[in-house]
Amino acid sequence: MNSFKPEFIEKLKRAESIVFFTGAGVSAESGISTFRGTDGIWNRLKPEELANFDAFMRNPERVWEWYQYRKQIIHQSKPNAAHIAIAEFQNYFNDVVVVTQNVDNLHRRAGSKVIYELHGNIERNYCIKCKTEYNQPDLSFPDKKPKCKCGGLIRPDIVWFGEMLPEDQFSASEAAAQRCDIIFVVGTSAVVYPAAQIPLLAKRFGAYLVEINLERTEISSLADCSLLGKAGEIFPDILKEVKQIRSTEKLNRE
Ligand code: BV8
Ligand code: ZN
Repeated sequence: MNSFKPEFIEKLKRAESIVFFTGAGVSAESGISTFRGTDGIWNRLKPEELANFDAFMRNPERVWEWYQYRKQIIHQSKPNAAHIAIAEFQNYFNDVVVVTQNVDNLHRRAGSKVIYELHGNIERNYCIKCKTEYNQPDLSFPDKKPKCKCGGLIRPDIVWFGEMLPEDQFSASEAAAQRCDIIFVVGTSAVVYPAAQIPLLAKRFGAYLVEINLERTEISSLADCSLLGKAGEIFPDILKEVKQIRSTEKLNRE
């Protein structure tokens, strides 16, 4: 059982608005590789080879196959204790927002309701030419080329390097960051921009920044509270503290 410093417990007592800013590390205990850790995807593949538009136009079959392979892994995995505890926060606070860089849909599957996806979602695809959506799970193409009926290429609805983030998701995330009392920065190396601006914005607007990671990161120097360890082990303990606070409040009211 993790113990937390009194200042953090005090913040939990007073907080109304919570943001969870998550990266690949929150899904690691679901068996999904991170990008830059020891088993990181980018150690084996270079992002420029696969996660960008030119790479896709050069070899759509290869990039498409890579995403179908990752989607298969995601379908075989399930939300872990961190996703589930994060979703449960909704029962104890009125304003809970998940801002995720992940494309794996696990926060939604865990029951989180307000989720902003800064880098898209692997379950969604669309035609580059006519924008028709192709979100059915088992898409297959005879010659492996992801082709729309209009002849255009179908691509994953994922933000690649060099591409803009979805404006509506990003501005809603900025608004949540500006109003939150606590921002949990979970399982992210915080090196990818502009997503990594969100925790900085929250901090600038007075939020208490709690970092949960296996190691120190680019954002650790800004953290008010750094919890080193696995998100799937730390979050259930934070949730226990929240439940304790709420039951004491209830007793005091009676
Ligand atoms: C844009 C989709 C311009 C693909 C992704 C130089 C300086 C600054 C910026 C740049 C630069 N050169 C280029 C840029 C811009 C670039 C960028 O930021 N590059 C970085 C790498 C330097 N950004 C972009 O290109 C963005 N677009 O800038 O457009 C523009 C502007 C205007 C108009 C037109 C264009 C687009 C960025 C989005 C790229 N897409 N993914 C795919 O998924 O296939 S990025 C990729 O990184 C993923 O989305 C991922 O979510 C994201 C961040 O990675 P993390 O989630 O943090 O994962 P990582 O593995 O790094 O870290 C995991 C952490 O978890 C570790 O710290 C580990 O310790 C921890 N952990 C592990 N296990 C656990 C754990 N923690 C807790 N518990 C555990 N169990
Ligand atoms: Zn089309």
